[in-house]
Amino acid sequence: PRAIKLADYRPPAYLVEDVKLTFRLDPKATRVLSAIRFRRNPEGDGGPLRLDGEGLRLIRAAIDGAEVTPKVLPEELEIEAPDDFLWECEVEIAPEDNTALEGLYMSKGMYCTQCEAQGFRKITYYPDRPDVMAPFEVRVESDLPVLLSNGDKVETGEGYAVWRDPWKKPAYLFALVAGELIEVRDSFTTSEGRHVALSIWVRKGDETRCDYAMDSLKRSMKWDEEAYGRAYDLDQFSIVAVDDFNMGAMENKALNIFNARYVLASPETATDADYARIESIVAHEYFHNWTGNRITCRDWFQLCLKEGLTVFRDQIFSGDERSHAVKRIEEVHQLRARQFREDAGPLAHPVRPTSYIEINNFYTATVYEKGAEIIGMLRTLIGPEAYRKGTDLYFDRHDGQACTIEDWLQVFEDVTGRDLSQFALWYHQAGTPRVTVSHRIEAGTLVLSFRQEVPATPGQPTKQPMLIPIAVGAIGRDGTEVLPTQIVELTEAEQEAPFEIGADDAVPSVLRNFSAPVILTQEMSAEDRALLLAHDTDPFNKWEAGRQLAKTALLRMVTDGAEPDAAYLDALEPVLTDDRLDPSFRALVLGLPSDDDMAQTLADANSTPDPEAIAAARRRMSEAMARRLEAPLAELYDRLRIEGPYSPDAESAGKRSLRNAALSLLTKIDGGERARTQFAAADNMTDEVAALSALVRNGRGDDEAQAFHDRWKDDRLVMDKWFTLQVVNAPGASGAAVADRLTQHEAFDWKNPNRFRSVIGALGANHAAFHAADGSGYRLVADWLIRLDPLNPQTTARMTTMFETWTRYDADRRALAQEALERIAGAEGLSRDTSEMVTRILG
Ligand code: B3K
Ligand code: ZN
Repeated sequence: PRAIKLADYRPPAYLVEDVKLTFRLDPKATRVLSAIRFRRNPEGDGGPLRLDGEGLRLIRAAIDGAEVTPKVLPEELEIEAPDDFLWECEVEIAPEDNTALEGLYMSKGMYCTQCEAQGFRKITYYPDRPDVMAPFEVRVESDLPVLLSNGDKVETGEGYAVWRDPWKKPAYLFALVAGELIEVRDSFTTSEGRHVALSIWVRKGDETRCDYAMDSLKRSMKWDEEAYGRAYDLDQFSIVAVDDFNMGAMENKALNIFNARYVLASPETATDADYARIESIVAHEYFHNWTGNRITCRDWFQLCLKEGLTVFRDQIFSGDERSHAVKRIEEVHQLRARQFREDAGPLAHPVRPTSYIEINNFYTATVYEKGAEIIGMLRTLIGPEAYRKGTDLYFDRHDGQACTIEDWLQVFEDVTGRDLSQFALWYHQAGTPRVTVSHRIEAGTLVLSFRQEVPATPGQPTKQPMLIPIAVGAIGRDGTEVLPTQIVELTEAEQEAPFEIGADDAVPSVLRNFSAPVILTQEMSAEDRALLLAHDTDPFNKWEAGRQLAKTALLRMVTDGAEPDAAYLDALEPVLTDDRLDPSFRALVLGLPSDDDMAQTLADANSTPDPEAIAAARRRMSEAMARRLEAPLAELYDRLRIEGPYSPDAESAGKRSLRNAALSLLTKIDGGERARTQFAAADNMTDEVAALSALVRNGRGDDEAQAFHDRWKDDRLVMDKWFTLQVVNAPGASGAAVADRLTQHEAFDWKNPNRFRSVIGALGANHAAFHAADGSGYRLVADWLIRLDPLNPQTTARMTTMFETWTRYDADRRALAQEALERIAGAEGLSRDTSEMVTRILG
């Protein structure tokens, strides 16, 4: 398959004025009739009409009413056409046979669509590219009671409904839903006085689980008006929950379609983490209405234009609704676990890539999360007021257009007069920059010396220095802040920054709030780290200080067989018992770096990680924490019990997270007594799952796992948790055997992406199990990916990233991983999606 290159971008030969579609729905033979008005693009380079189309049976086609016979190729159709004409076409498709879940497909009797990035071409012939935008009118014909498409409903009658979306949009935002759905209704009045009907559409029985998503939607609508001056622009907004879905959710204009797990929540069935994710995904998809839909991407290389920005928007929204400090720590945690990992391996690519084979493979942590970090750095550099002026200008200047990263940066250059060309390297250079800092204090002046280096990545052997905003401060020996937060702008490979602190001794606090997505190296004594853990005013760096202490201690345990570091354990107690600190922050301080994080840290230091040794060290460290902190943990566990009904608010969730972090440690030394009691008495899923996970982790959860199964066997979303927690928490290398056994369970419906991920994907989250020395983890995953690929290439390709770190490990493991990857690569008829991924991973 051919690589698509950014450099080859050409404007479309034809533009679309208007689209009319009619769907005659049938599981095996849906007819799609299109009437599309085309006009030659003056900026195009001429040539015939070329329309994308895949897996379509062409019934008839006409130009200006006269039948035509276009040249039909496997992925497109071609015909000579006039400059301005009406294209009419009828095709047949079979939604029931669509197991790839892209285009029009069926999920439990309901019709739904997923068109981003290139699914519309599986529905009808069309210029399926984001820079072709048009208003759509859609008529849906079916006996099913609920018939939905984008925009506002303009007509309805026996067996049909007509929807009109007046806003120009690219085809990837098209959506259609039909089925027996229950509507949960609410409304919102915009700042512009528009009354908007809000609906969440779900399967019968799920209508009691929509309150939180609806509430999140209304809060998002209000927030976007206040934070960005953006109001909703139609009379109807709908969210539909679908069981079979390749990813999280999709921002189709006025008709967002969601993976059911990111909509449905009740205290008994959803955890605090589920509630938080629902809030942020509902917000994310809603925010796309302006950043993605009203202003879209010129081509798919510009994906970060909508995704990085929209992730940044949902992050700030969640921070405003909850706690910025806790949210930031969680974001960085996730960034390091997913994006730094990607950026350090064979799949590293720039935030704006320049080449791809299958675009679905570029919906990555780099595009999304590093893309969001870039927006955050931009705001740090120019300040919040200039940032808001810039986004106002962006919406004014580009509404209704398909744009590029250059357009985005230009508005900020225009409002600030600043040259952002060095900053733009963040979009073009892959790899996580390394920043090394050292310091000296001379006559009351703190001098920070920085060095930066961007590592080579596939296709980019050499790099230029970047513009990196580093937030710094300093804490005096007595614990008071001697330097409040300042921003240093690194622009050179080496650079010094002096600060008057009026003291002769202080500990610098560098990269506060994680002001840039870099790997920071700073020689620091355990004593100085403990000082920051106790006294830093920056919550991120306070947490980070504890994190670095834990990492150093764990590394010594893994490499030198050291005992758990008593100084680290001592330093935890005052934080744990400081009731002025947010409980959710304290819970984060108790968390240890993950096995995968430790493996990457070892690899970065040119040492070969041993997964079993890492897991054993973490286990020993947790046990030591439990013993050293038993009294305060037990006290907190008793005191933080919440009386009264469950509420998902951030404060209650914070208490539960600290209490359950305490439970997890205490279960190491109390024989599982507290966890068993909590499991039996739990009235909410957060406490139930926490108790069961703690038991399973310690090999004591068999009876409870069975009880959980019997209680929840009819609830698909809760059963996903049941599968996952057994795999993720399986002790030692037993995880692969556990996963293998679970794939034989009658409820393992492997064609459902959520269920597939709940077992096979979960194995990737159990480091010691996936990297088991006998290769059983690699083999199991490869077997299942080979099986899924012919049905669902997108989900398969995405899950190959479990292997992206394979070169970190010893020669035996590398040989086993390579064998598994080569087996996937050699599978007959392997999809373009999976083939691109394994080729890149094999390197
Ligand atoms: N834009 C969609 C992702 C589509 C993925 C296509 N493979 C969801 C989101 O980012 O909001
Ligand atoms: Zn998005």
